[in-house]
Amino acid sequence: MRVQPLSQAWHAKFGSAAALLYTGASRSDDTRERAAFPRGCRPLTTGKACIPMLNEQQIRYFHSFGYLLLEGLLAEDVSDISAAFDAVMQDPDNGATQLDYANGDRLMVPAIAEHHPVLRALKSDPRITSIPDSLIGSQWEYAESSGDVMDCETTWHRDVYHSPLTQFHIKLLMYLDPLTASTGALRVLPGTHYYQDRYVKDVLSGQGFPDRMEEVFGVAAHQLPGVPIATTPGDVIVLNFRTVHASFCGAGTRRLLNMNYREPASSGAEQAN
Ligand SMILES: O=C(O)CCC(=O)C(=O)O
Repeated sequence: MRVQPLSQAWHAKFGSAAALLYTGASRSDDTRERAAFPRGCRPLTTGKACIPMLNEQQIRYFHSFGYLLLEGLLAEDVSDISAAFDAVMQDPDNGATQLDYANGDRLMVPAIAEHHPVLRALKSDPRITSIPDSLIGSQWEYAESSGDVMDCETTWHRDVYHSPLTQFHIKLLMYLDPLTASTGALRVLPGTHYYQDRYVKDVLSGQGFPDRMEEVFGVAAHQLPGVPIATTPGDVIVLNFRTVHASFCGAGTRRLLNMNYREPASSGAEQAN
């Protein structure tokens, strides 16, 4: 089922957004569950098969370019995930926040996974947890989820909220509608997760508003040399939190389920800016 574009009634109901807020990391039963399985291979929920962790090339790709596409990872369950997502987004008690962007609207439900058993189960689903296992290591922390229904573009930015730059943090993006470069697929500027690099500082000098990019670089924001990641529902994009990303040319509403993982906080971490 496809969620209808955000209506005036929804706008009236949820009002203007305050801010994007995550509730922060919450240790959970996930930690205990992980400890029960050997590193590198963990059983499916049926207990019969084994899901390998990311392979060497995938890990190198992610660390080199700051993102990775896992095609079809959740394909077999995507209709259930999509139905659960829609049920939460349409629930009047979902705690949603309405964000009014210059070019459209975004309805966000923080911690969406806690609102539905199908989404909650993803938190300990081996297909999902093998990703932070591979990229962060067994000590990862779950750092919350969110659900978005977007009728807007998001211009180039890196993610920093509630996350010091020095803390390695990954985001799993699951788009529940098919997306291509011309219909709003996520775009990334590969390598921008090396946030201390001069290249990134130059790129970020135009961050924030599409007009600013044009002012700084002389071309429209969507013409910057980003890589569009076309996705089919069931695919999972793994993003380093610092990788600069955006979405342009959206053709109607797109639905996004996010889940975040990070390394445990270390003392004296550099604060994000
Ligand atoms: O517009 C999009 O699809 C990307 C959303 C995004 O940038 C974010 O959640 O940080």
